Amino acid sequence: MAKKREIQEYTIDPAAQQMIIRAEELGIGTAFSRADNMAPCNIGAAGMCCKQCGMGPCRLTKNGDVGVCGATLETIQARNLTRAIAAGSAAHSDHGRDMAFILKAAANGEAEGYRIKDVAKLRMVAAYYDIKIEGRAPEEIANDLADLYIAQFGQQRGEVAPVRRAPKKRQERWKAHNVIPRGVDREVVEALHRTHIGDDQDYEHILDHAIKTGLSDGWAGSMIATDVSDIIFGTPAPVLGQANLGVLKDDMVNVVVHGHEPTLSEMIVAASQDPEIIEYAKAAGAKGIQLSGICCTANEILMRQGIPAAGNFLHQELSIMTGAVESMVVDVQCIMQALVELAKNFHTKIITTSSKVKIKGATHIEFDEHHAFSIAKQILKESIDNYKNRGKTHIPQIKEDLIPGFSHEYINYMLGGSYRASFRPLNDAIMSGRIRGVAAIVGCNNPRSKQDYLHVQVVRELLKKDVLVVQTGCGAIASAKLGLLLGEAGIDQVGPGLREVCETVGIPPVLHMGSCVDNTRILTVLTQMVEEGGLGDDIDQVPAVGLAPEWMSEKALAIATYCVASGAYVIFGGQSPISGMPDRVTDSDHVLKYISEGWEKKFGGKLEFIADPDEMIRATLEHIDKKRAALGLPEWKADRFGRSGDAQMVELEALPLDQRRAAIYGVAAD
Ligand code: CUV
Ligand code: SF4
Repeated sequence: MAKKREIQEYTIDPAAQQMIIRAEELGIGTAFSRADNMAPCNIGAAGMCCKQCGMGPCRLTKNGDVGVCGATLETIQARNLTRAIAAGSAAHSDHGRDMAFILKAAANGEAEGYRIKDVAKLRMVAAYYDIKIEGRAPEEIANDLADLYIAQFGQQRGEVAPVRRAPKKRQERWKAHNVIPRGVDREVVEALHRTHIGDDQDYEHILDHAIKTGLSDGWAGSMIATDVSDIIFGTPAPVLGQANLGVLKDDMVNVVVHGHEPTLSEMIVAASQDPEIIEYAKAAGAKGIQLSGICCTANEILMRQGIPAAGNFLHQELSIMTGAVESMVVDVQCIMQALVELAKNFHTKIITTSSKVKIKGATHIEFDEHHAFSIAKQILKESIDNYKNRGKTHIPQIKEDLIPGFSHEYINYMLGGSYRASFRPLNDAIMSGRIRGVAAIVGCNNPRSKQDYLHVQVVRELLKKDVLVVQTGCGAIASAKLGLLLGEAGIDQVGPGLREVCETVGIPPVLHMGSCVDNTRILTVLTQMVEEGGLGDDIDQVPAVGLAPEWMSEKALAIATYCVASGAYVIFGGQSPISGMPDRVTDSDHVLKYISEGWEKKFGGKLEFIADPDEMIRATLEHIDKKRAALGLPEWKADRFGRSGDAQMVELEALPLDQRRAAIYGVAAD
């Protein structure tokens, strides 16, 4: 039976609440109501169903059950999980591949509108691979780097090149367990092969290949995507941005870009500033064009151009519900098919642009990097033409400011300044206990849990305990919408030690590091922290935890896997896809145990599914403290720090004038 939730149970975001109420008034379904109506299958949800062949599907519901082929629950769960990780790795990496091809085209002057924007980053990245830099034009270097990067995908033997950027100890550990990816495509294909009927049927052996597949994402596919995006569009640095549905404008043509790639959206940004297009919009009676983004396409242009984010994953339908969106331009990943039916209730055009993604009923304008600027202009013109069809609008007047753009390069710079950029101050702050540890809180929204609630709850509580938070993806947008990505906002709710550091360096306590592929920036930060010294000689010794409280995508599982393989403790919220049934805990324990204790023995990192936010927070802090102790660092104490200037000012201001004088000048009050 469908169970409808109260509005507060759907989301904590007031803008989203307004739009869900509007959907109910109009009798239009959204992911929120569909989640109520679609009861999940208990057997599938727990990973106890196998449909890998035509003798099945086999559902293992009783102790000792095996499939028609004899496959055990452990095998089935390991195969299901590994296939999900392979799909997630494929998605990220295919994006990385396309970026590498764009780099190649840009280097050879074949990509209209693209150029090598960040030469410093190009040289830095090329140097990792001993590509000759001196005396060469950026295009020549970029051409070599593009060739090297394109080759990572189809490489058959050896090691993918970016793994050499990991700490030495880490590389040795990977080598010892034979999990260094040979080539991205090869590992994904082998994951599919090994999980086919009648292949690999030792669950530990299957899951170790999931590690190798995940590594091909984190230390190749996604890392390549981030590198090339920075080289072509610029390495992010802090900018002022805004987030939530209130960024849509009543008197402008609203174009929402949604999906994951920066290639077309960056071009749409450029085209929207073209005088011809602005004139065209004005002729249509609009004041201009308001661009905004959803999901990681939003993050990409938010942190490089300050283009506002209309919201995260669950805002894709809600933005259309405003009636103010002329077009939603989508590329790849996390795009709901429901958009097309939903848009029929309004005037919004859904425009698909990727050769890989078409949706029945949508308008398809295929993107081609050789004519990107012209295509972007065409898309904008069609959107402007649609402005006259707009009916009544309903834009929630809710938005928040934020400062995104904390690339690892910028974090490095801001800590030390341009002459002595380094991670030393961060390491020192952790070693002294001002910062207790670091938490990366990332990943999606999921309509089965209250939108943004888990993200924000975990962020807030960890900040109070002096944990520095870095975010990407939809998690970052969740915090942005609630005003947590600004220095001033919420600094008084941050633990005293962390607050001192934030005030001294001038950073917000939550750092927005970008899109989902930019989780590789976190790998780079962790590596540089290790190399800086004082926090051990490998990533698994750093007091750091990764969390994805509201995950839903296979890509999230791929990220989890490469973080575990890199040495991190990773906590996922919500439903565990391998939980088994309560009466089967002894059996399903094997896989759950293996990805936790088993992987920890081998790789120093572990993956656990914890639904309760309080327990998530407790486990995070416990892990951080355990790592601190192992490094011989002082135990974290709540009241050891916090006598920084700003904190004292607040106290002083509360005193009557004479006492304040006395406190400042040390003279007795008269
Ligand atoms: Ni990947 S984080 S819903 S968009 S994968 Fe999509 Fe970035 Fe999750 Fe959000
Ligand atoms: Fe059933 Fe085995 Fe086929 Fe899976 S592979 S569906 S368990 S027979």
